[in-house]
This record gives sequence, structure tokens and C-alpha cells, in this order.
Amino acid sequence: MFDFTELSNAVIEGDNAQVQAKVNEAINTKVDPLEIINQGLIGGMNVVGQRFKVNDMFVPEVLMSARAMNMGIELVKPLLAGGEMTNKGTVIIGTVKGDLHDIGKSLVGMMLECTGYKVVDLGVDIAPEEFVVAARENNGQVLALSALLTTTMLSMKSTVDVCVEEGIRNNVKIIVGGAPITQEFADQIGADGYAGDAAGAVELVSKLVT
Ligand code: B1M
Repeated sequence: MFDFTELSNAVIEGDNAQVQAKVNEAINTKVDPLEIINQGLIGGMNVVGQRFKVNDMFVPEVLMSARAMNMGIELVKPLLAGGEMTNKGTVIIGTVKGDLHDIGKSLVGMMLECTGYKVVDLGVDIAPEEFVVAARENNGQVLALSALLTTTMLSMKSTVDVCVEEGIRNNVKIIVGGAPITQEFADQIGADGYAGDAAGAVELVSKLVT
């Protein structure tokens, strides 16, 4: 069995070369790509999150870890993309207004892409109106909203409200996710669904887009 500790530690230390070496080692020993992401890469990032919270790590170090994690994900990505190449539907994804966290959102987007959806990733700090424009322009079936801050959760409600005002609410499913989000919150703001992680988001989208 592959020992993920060294890979997680490399993410924590923001050591790109070591992340690359350990990810390649895992790939060569046929470790499940999703386990490499979840246990090794995200496992490390979770520790970073805990240390950041107690001021044991600071922004520049967190960014180095995030960069190392993303680099690892890029190495694993081609293995996930090998499956289905059909277009199952279009998902517009973005982190809501005021929020600059993009790691989880990008992971969700990547997983959707790898399972056959066309993903239009708008990036971070996306205003409700921008989601509406993108949904119209790309004929999107799903709007996927990510938020990591309790303060920006409210932008999710504004986005749902603007979709109603602009008359597109019946044409598009809206899903929400991110660390502070719950099913209860999703119900309160009138979203169509909530997922706690990237795999859950894929499952949810496949239920909503038939
Ligand atoms: Co920020 N940050 N941060 N941060 N940051 C958190 C979120 C925080 C919990 C840290 C803490 O204090 N413990 C805290 C929020 C507190 C709160 O609101 N309750 C916080 C804060 C306060 C801030 C600042 C305000 C700090 C400051 O400046 N004083 C500031 C805000 C900037 C802004 O957005 N306006 C800030 C800045 C930053 C950095 C720039 C340094 C960096 C972001 C870099 C980047 O994204 N490019 C950063 C980071 C990295 C974090 C932590 C440490 C890690 C987040 C992460 O990437 N996790 C985070 C602490 C933590 O979460 N433990 C923290 C890994 C990622 C894979 O997980 O994003 O949760 P996550 O995504 C998961 C699920 O949530 C889910 O699936 C993903 C995969 O499993 N998911 C979805 C996400 N989106 C989804 C959408 C879906 C479905 C599922 O459907 C649509």
C-alpha cells in the first residue's frame, strides 16, 4: 500500500520537486488517481488549513502549498480524463463575488470535466450578473457556485435572486458548495442542490442533468 505521508508533507512544505517525485511514484505504482488527490494532495492541504487557522502558517506559505498541490493535480489530471469524452452538458462554475479562494472550485470543475461535462470556469470574485451572462452565452444547464468565506455565502443568495429576476431560473439548475456551505443553507436560498466535495458535486450534477 502506498504511503501518502511524504506526499502530504511535500504539499505542506510547498516543495514542488518532491510533490512531482511522489506523485510520479504513486502513478507508477498504479495508485488510484483519486486517492492520490484525496489522500495525498488534499490531505496535505487540510493540514495547511488547520495550521493557517492557528497562525502557524501564513499567506505566502499557504500559497506555496496551494501551488504545489495544483501542480500535483495537473500531473494526475490526464489519468482521470481518459474515461468519457462525450459532452453530457455544460456547467458554468465560479467562486462568488468577494471570494478569491479557487482551489476547491477548480477541483470540482476538473472532476466534472473528467467525467464528461463541458466546464466553463469563470474564475473567482464573480458577480451574479456575470453568472447570468455566462449561462446565457454558453447555454449552461448548471450554475455551480463555490464560496469559502461565511461573508461571501450571501453572494450565493444574490446570484439565485438575480437568476430569478433575469428570467433564467427555470432554465438552469444551481448548485452550491464550499467549506461553510450546508444542505440547509442551500435549501434556504433556493438552490437546487449542495455537495460537500468534488465527487459529490459530480454525483449531484448527474442527477440534475438528465
Ligand atoms: Co483563506 N480562509 N482567506 N485563503 N483559506 C479559509 C477559507 C479559512 C477557513 C481559514 C481559517 O481561518 N481557518 C478562513 C474563512 C473563515 C470563514 O469565513 N469562516 C479564511 C480567511 C479568513 C481568509 C482571508 C479573509 C484571510 C485574510 O486575508 N485575513 C482571505 C480572504 C480572501 C478573499 O477571498 N477575499 C483568505 C485568503 C486565502 C489565500 C489567498 C491565502 C488562500 C487562497 C488561495 C487560492 O485559493 N488560490 C487561502 C486558503 C488556501 C485557505 C485555506 C487554508 C484552504 C482552502 C483550500 O483551498 N482548501 C482555508 C482553510 C480551510 O479550508 N481549512 C481558508 C483545499 C480545497 C480542496 O478545499 O476549498 O474546501 P475546499 O474545497 C472542497 C470543498 O469545500 C468542496 O469541494 C472541494 C474539494 O473537496 N467545494 C465544493 C468547494 N467548492 C465547491 C462547489 C461545489 C461543490 C463542492 O459545487 C458548486
